[in-house]
Amino acid sequence: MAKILLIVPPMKKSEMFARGAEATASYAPPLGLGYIAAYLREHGHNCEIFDGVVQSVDLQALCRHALAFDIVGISVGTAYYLRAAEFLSSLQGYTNRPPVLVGGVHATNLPETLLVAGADVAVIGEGEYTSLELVGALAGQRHPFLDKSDLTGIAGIAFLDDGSGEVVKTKRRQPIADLDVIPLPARDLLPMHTYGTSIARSTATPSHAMLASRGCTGVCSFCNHSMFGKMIRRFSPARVVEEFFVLRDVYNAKSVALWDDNFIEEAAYAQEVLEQLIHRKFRLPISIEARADAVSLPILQLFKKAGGDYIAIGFESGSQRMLDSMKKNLTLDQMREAAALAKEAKLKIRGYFMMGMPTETYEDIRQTIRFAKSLDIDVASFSLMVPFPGSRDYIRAQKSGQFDPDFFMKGIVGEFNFLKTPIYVPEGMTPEGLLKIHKNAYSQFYFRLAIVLKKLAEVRTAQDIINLFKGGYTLLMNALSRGK
Ligand code: B12
Repeated sequence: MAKILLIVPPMKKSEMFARGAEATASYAPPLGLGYIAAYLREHGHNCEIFDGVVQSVDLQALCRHALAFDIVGISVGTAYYLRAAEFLSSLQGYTNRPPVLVGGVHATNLPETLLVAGADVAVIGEGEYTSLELVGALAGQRHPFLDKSDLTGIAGIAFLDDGSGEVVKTKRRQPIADLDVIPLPARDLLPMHTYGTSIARSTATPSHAMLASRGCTGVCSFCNHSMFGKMIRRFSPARVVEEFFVLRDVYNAKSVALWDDNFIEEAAYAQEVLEQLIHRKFRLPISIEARADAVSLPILQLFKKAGGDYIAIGFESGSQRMLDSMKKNLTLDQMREAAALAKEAKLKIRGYFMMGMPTETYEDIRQTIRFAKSLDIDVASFSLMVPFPGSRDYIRAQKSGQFDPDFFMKGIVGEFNFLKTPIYVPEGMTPEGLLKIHKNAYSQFYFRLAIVLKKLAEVRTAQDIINLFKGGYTLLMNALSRGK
């Protein structure tokens, strides 16, 4: 039995979210680490999870704590890269330290950046099977006497060859065919009371997150498809329903957010899950994310009956040219139809919109703002496009000559964090111009009589008034500060 420490690198909430949004933005538990811990535990290992976003600790204290384990694993999304590198560099100062694995979406797309920062092995893709094999190969070994000779037979990893210093990549790991072999995420190892308390997504808190599937059939240019691929794999309906009840009955969830990219993609599957929730009287508000082409009235009505209150739809743009350019494979009419159907099913709608895409013009963005206002939606989220490694836009942005990946890597936390300074500015725009129109999008969408009245009509309790005030304050502060 090995002792394994799984870590989300220490990072402040203020570094994660757009300026002013820390109070209302929603931070969810690191479910990826939860699945890995559960799988390793089922195979006899002992795991601990440290989430550096919600559990604060001094970096050196975390390093000293790590020395007591056989293996250390770090989860690295691109937004965490600099903080992960800092932790890796601090660990190098300790001799007789355990082997360090890195996994997650950044480790999958740019493993070399973490290997040169001091990680021993980068896990590429899904981590459950690979981490179990790595624990078998590495547990009991310590630095500086690490023997990597057994690693070449393990699929889905990258490491530095000790002689040449070159990156060695082993053969691809096949996706896990039957997701039900993975136990429910080990939420008992996570500080669950710290999650799901944000009012941005649900007023019924704690709102806990879960996943019913992995993968997305979409090929959008801003999205990274390297982790779970384009084929959707699903947990069985019975297993998904079980997780809903665990969230409600063990973790006191007052609402549940399904993080799946497109939960209703296969109507028959969604129907089975929703019918079981209705039959077993789950009765908590649920939110889902969906592509506009997956939406149909019967499934939305069933979702509403099962407790569904929110649907988030990626509308992205009000310019058909931009939708085509980002390979959304949807028309503006399909978007309008999806919004109308969701309203007909009496659901609240959160609309996602993107701006600052390659080849986009200010006129395209103005069309997006007009489009957002023309839809009967309740919440609009406008994001400045960030070309993430693993997305087609990462390549498109580099080709345009307007984007320097090294600058991006050095500046992805702190003042360059996403909405504070645009990471990528399309040809023909300026950073100031882009920030200004982004700010305008929020003001134009929210400071309308119809929206203000809609929000006021939703007020039921004192908490609703506080939430409304907090949301309004964030918007106002953003409107006043950004783009100056
Ligand atoms: C939920 C979610 C969020 C939530 C919470 C994130 C959280 N706490 O995990 C919120 C809303 C906060 C969020 C915010 C953002 N997100 Co987000 N989010 C997701 C989403 C939909 C699900 C994450 C998840 O739980 N996945 C399921 C688990 C099982 O997968 P996983 O975490 O990747 O873990 C597996 C492997 O990666 C690996 N693994 C992971 N860690 C480790 C560690 C070790 C040691 C090992 C061995 C293996 C391993 O094994 C796991 C199990 O197989 C993903 C898309 C997706 N479907 O994954 C996007 C995604 C992670 N987000 C993304 C982005 C871009 C963002 C934002 C930057 C958006 C923005 N511009 O503001 C912000 C970043 C905020 C920040 N600073 O971190 C991108 C990341 C791209 C990148 N290169 O980093 C993704 C991949 C979406 C996409 N397809 O493009 N996000």
